[in-house]
Amino acid sequence: MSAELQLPKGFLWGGAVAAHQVEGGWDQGGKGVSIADVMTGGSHGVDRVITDGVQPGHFYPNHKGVEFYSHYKQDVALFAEMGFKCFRTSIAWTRIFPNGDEQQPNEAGLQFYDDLFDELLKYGIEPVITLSHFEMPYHLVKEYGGWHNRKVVDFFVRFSEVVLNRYKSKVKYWMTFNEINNQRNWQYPLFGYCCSGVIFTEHEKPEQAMYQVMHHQFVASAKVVKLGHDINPDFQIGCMIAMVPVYPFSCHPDDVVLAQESMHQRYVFSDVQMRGYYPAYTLKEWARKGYDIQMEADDAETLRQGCADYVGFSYYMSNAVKTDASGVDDPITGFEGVVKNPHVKASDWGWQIDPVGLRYAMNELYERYQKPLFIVENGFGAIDKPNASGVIEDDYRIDYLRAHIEEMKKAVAYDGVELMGYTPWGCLDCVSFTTGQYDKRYGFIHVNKNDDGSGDFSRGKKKSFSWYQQVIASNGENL
Ligand code: P53
Repeated sequence: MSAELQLPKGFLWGGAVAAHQVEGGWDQGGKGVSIADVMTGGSHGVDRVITDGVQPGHFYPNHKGVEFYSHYKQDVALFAEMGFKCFRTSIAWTRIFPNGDEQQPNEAGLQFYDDLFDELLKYGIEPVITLSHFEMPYHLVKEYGGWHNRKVVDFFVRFSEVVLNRYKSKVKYWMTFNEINNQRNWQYPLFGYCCSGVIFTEHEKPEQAMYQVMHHQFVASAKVVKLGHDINPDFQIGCMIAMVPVYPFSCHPDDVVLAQESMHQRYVFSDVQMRGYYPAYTLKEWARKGYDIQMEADDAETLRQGCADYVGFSYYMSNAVKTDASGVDDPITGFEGVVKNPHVKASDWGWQIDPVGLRYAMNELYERYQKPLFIVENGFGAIDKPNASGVIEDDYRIDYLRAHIEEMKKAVAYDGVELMGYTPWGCLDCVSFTTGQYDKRYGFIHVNKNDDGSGDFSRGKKKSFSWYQQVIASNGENL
């Protein structure tokens, strides 16, 4: 590899998961019921069902996750063996405030994360912590209507203040809301539900309800950023979006503008969190559609004072749109006019594989905000089958990650993008978010638990484990 393609020293190599997808122990240590605890298992093409509370007779995969709650020491030792410099996970709000509206936090929950962070720091691994990753207290959904209710802003700020204070000397890197722009797809219940505990199609004006929720989360995020900087000026607090670049299907100007409009619908989420004010295209859209978004007098000032420090983002795929394909509705983005891109392949779940799109995405984001980026998710969900000697030879995963790392390096070394780190998703096999499957795997570390119910949660190393170990050891030179 040529010297000019080197990544900076101190680059944060690591891996990412979320509390609800790995921890399990859903009713341990005083934890309350979260929205992830009322989502059943599905599969590709079979939607997860959101039930009215935890009901008998259903399978809820997040209740056990992959038992990280009881296995974390073993898992952290494996991360250390791979050479991780950082580890991204989230704090389950329901471990700290089981219902969300209590005055006092639950000490057993706080202690769990103290222990986890101490274990990471013992090996020199920096925790990278998401405050809200698809797991708000179910009680806040039932009693308050989720993030559509302004009161939830205060509950979230209280929760955040407690954990920012408690872990101020252990955690430096934070993010507020995971993939806050997924709820852009308000047509599909799962996406609104995970981001904000709201099923938008149950509202009279679903899109307006989505924008109301978005505003509440912007205010909450800005308050938390400001509070965090007061608690510890060294904190780096990012926003987090799902970056799915939308390409024009052709160079027809109408396709180009359609792609641009589609991107606006997703960019508003990072625009406000990074810049501190609403973009003109959103204000015009509200006026055109007659949307009335409730705001308080000092919200504008709050947003201005709470700009995030960096752009955290996930990158799995790109998309393409075409004007005369109307009626086509993409399950991930919810956009009209989405068509297959004939120039790229797709995973078994239809996610289009596009490494070059990562370089493109990094340039787009960096030029837009001129702030450091952090790739906090990227990866390849696949069904892994052990070979005759029981080893999982996941060359398809290695190929995917290698191709993306190559493009990431070009964005840094040729284009000058400032990049803090790279944490592939699901470094430890975990419960899939969209389908609730165990069999859709991302890990370097295999977890023996399967959709047919078999498995004892034991851990094993896949071929990609030693590959990634060598990638980190060479700071991305040996791919
Ligand atoms: P699973 C859409 C587009 C890009 C990333 O997903 C997405 C989604 C779905 O929200 O989600 C992220 O497990 C999310 C993780 C999730 C991961 O992608 O369905 O932040 O919680 O597990 C992978 O294959």
